[in-house]
Order: sequence, then structure tokens, then C-alpha cells
Amino acid sequence: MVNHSKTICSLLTPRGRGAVAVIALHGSTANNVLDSCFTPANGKPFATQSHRKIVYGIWNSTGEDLIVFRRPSQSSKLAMREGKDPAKPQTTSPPARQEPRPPDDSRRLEAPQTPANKIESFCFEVHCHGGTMASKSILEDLSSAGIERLPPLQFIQLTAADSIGEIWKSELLFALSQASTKRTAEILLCQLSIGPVAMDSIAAEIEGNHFESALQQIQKIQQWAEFGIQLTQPRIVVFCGQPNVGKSSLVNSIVGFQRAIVNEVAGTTRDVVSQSTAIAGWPVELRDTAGLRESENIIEAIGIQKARTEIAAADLKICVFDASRSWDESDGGLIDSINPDLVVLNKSDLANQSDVQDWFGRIPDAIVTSAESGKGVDVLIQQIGTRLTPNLPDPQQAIPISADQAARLEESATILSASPTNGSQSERNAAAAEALERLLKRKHRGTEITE
Ligand SMILES: Nc1nc2c(ncn2[C@@H]2O[C@H](COP(=O)(O)OP(=O)(O)OP(=O)(O)O)[C@@H](O)[C@H]2O)c(=O)[nH]1
Ligand SMILES: [Mg+2]
Repeated sequence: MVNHSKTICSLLTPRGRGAVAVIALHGSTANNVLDSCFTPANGKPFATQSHRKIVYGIWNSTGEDLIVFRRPSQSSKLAMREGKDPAKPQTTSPPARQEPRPPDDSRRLEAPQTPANKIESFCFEVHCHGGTMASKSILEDLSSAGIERLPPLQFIQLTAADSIGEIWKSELLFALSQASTKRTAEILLCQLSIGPVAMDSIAAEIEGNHFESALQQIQKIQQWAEFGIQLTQPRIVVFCGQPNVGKSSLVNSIVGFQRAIVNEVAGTTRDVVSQSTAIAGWPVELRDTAGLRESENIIEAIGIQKARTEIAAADLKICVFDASRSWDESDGGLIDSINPDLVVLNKSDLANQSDVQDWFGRIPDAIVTSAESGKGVDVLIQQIGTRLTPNLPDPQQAIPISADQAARLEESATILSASPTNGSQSERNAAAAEALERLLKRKHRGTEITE
């Protein structure tokens, strides 16, 4: 387990070039490191720069003009809510009188608010040029100064306020920054105003020992796990079938360029050829595979084995046939062994009407295409989109957006449902605390942060 008693940083903007790159720093030494790496135009050390102030200056090692923004840390946010500027020295007030504690069983369960693994200290964002070199140089300087670099999601989770809603929100923001299509970005943006509220409501129900109600709310969200995960993880669509039926040609036709080699020689595709794309606004990875047949050729046999592995793990299996030849018994065997989600009758431009009718008699919902002319490819694309997302959630429905969130809901629900309704108050409090822990994922973050 890593002990982050030191300051951490992360590149928050997604990979690749952009207009601006954002590097966040968090920890007790962040101000000192910035003082040594950056010269602010206003000449003030960072510990005395106001919160939410944009500080213009020069990054010393590269000479780049950039800005640094001081974000309030969680303890600062609390102070600001109370009307104090945490950057300014505060007059100390006498300690509040301690109320006597009620006996254990009658005490209202408190959600764990400030765990030992949080960083409570300086929090900055460096906004520099969006090219890869600018952020790389800054990150190298920070690393030389002893700041540990973390992946963005881990950084965001560790530095988020320690409420379930805030952590949920930080994960949504991260997912939004990684969204690869407009449709998924719109859904994630909408979730920002729904998910955290829903999670806070669940937490309140658990804290109030209303396990039944919390469970119902969790289960409603869990129903959309598969849908939500596909917003951040591309669905895998596998094209399979006998050799030379036009699998690679169809994949090329869908993505709009010659991704896979196409040739009249049967057995052209050997390895699995993947291509990311979007279908109906959903991120999708198309996988073209080797034609399925018995082969003596060792390389081709390995390719066929890989194809079978891909078929077994696919989210959507598309079995392609050559409609220009007659149906035979082996086609039925192939369909039985693959159990495809969609069947495509390709090479329709070469097929005669009676052959096509015969295929249709056996597979009535097959899609007829010609990769050569493009006919029917739009129907195939539309069918893939429909099959991948048969149901859409209500726009106001909170959804888990990652396998990790879905797993946390599941774990929490398991604890709540195992808690006996007639258990003692302290047992129910313990179950509630455990259920909240699971939602927060504090135990599972694998990283301990201390001041
Ligand atoms: N006329 C016609 N030819 C096609 C069509 N689709 C593919 N072809 C041709 O059929 C041959 C095989 O196409 P591929 O896309 O390589 O077929 P494949 O299923 O990927 O073949 P393997 O990789 O060997 O398994 C090529 O010569 C293509 O040009 C089609 O719809 N109509
Ligand atoms: Mg091929």
C-alpha cells in the first residue's frame, strides 16, 4: 500500500493534443514546489495567494507563460462556508462546549466524514499549453521535486470531498472527460445533476437505518449497470463466419476505410483486427476475425482459435454468410455453434433471387448486404445500434457509469440485505457503516493518504 504522506499530482486533461492541458497538485508541499518551479507576476508565495484566484506567471524551466489556479481544499471549503478565508490567518475562538454523548445504541450513526486516507492541504491547478511537450515538462519538474504522479481517476477519487455524492460526482466528471461520443457525453453531463443527489439520498437512508428504502434505490440504479458501463467502455462487436464471405469487407465498409486486408484468397485474415468507432452514438469496437474452417496451417489455426475466443467474449456476435452460394447443412451447424445475435447474408449483388429466398426461409431475420455496393450496410449499422441498446433509461434515472461503481452498489446492497431487520441497533449501525464504506470504496482504493 502506498503511503501518500507527500503531495500528489495528475494530468487531468485526456491524452492527445488540446488547447489547454490541466495538471492538478494536491498536498501539504504543493505550495513550496510551485514556489520553486513558477514565478508569479504578482510576486506572492503560493501559501498567501487567495483561493479561487488565477495567478499568471512563468514556468521557470520552460519559460512558458501560464496560469496557476488555487482551488480550495476540502478543509478550506468548510472554512469558506463559515465565511472565513482560509488563506488569511483566523482569530481563534474558544472551543465549543462538548455535549455529553448519549449511550452507544441510541446514538445516531454518523457517516464517516474525514477518513485517515484524505489529503487536507494545498490544492492547485496548472493550466498550460495543450501540446504534449508542455505538460510533459511540467510533470517532469514536479516529479523531480518529489511529487508523485497518479492516474487521473485515482487522483480525483483521493482528493474528492469525502461524501458519497461528491465521490460519485468526481467519477462522473472523470468519465465525462474521457467520453468518446457526443451521445455518451450528453448522458454523462445529465448524470452530473442526478447521480450525486441519488447517492446522497441513499447514504441518508442508510444513515437513518432505512435499509429497505436504501436497497430499493440501489436496485433501481443497479438495473442500468450494463447500460451505464457501455458509456465508458466500448462494446465489442465480433464479425465471424466462414472464410471469404466478406467479413473484412463489411468491417471496412462500416468504418469507411480499408482497415482490414481484403482478398479473394480464402483465409486472408489471420489475426484479430480491431477498430474503434461509434454506432448510434455508442462507442463500439469492431473485431474482424479469421474465417472459421479446419486448417492444417499452424498460423491460420492459431487465428481461428483466437476467433473462437473473441466470439465467446463478444457483446454482439455477427455471423456472415455468402448469399451467392446455396445453403448447405454445415451452415446450420455453424449457426448452432456460434448462436449469433445477427446473421448477415453478404454478396447479395452476386446472389440469384431463389438462393436469397432459400436463405430467408431458414433465417427470416437475416440482414442482406453487399459490401461491394454498400447496399444494406446502413441497415446492418442500425441493427447493431439497436441490439447494443434495446432499452434507454428514463432521463431522470441515476445510473452507474463504470464497472467499479456497479460493484460498489452491489457490495453495499449485499450488506444491507444481509442485515437482520430485528437485529440490535448497534448491529444495524455496524451494517450501515460497512454499507457506506463500500459505496465510498475507501477500503478498496488501495492507497492510503495521510497528512
Ligand atoms: N461481389 C462482391 N464481392 C465481395 C463482397 N464482399 C466481399 N467481396 C469479395 O470477396 C472476397 C473476400 O472478401 P473478404 O472481405 O476478404 O472476406 P473475409 O470473410 O474477410 O475472408 P477471410 O479473411 O479469408 O476469412 C474479396 O475478393 C472481396 O472483394 C460483396 O458483397 N460482393
Ligand atoms: Mg478477412
